[in-house]
Amino acid sequence: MKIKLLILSFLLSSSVAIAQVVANQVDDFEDNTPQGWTIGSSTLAGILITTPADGGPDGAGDGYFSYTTTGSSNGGGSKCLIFSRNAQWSGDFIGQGVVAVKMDVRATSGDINLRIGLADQDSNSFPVTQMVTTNPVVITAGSGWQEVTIPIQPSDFTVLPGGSGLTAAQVLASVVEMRILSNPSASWIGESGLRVMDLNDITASTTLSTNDVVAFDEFSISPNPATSKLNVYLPQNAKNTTISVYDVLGKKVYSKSIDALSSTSVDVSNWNSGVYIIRISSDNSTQTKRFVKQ
Ligand SMILES: [Ca+2]
Repeated sequence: MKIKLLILSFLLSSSVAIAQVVANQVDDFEDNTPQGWTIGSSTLAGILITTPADGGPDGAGDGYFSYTTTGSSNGGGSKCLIFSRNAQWSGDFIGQGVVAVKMDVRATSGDINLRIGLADQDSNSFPVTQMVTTNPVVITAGSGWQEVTIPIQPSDFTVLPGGSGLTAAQVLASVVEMRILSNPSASWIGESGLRVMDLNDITASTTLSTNDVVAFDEFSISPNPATSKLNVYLPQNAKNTTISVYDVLGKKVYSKSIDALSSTSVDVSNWNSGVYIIRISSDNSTQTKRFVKQ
């Protein structure tokens, strides 16, 4: 009898323990599934969402998540918006000490105004209080993979009108739905128009980016437009720096790792004329600039 009771109490306690967000969990898409991320139309989700096995920020063997909108102004798959109602992105973010969502993002068609949306829900599974991060992170189309930190503390959110009146802190402690969306305005819905949103390593982070505490000077380039040589001047505190250059289609055309240098130059004399994007990544920052090859 005692053993039966023990087993019963074990079963009860394990069924009561609710799976929820865990500090520093990562959706890395290495299993080539969307890992619970989907769109409003389940039929179109299987068509518009893909999970390529290669081509993430680490190149070959780095799987990632890719969503291509239909480009229509309305209807299924027209909005640049994905959501998760999986247990993994629900529950008590504050209790887990999660203060930011970090991820790798790439926009290959149209700029992305990235925001995180969170909502709790009522007993009929409808979102009740909805909120989105107030400041979008702008990902320029064709700028390659960017490492992004979106702070998600209560003061980072705009609580949308028409809800049940929970505060941002209350929603953060009882999340049922999380959204990743693009909209220049603070909205629960993504914007329409053709977008390709690539994502990797969506992380429930307990720290803000080093960027937020360490000042990082901008790098500079000259001349712009460049004809034969593009000079690159690096910030003082850059360490383990990689210079990458992408063409307008997002194809990497140049990459070089440098250390302990304050300036370097790139020979562009044989490159096609046009617009390029140069990206400087170091231990504590990633920055991009556009330049023109004449
Ligand atoms: Ca990956």
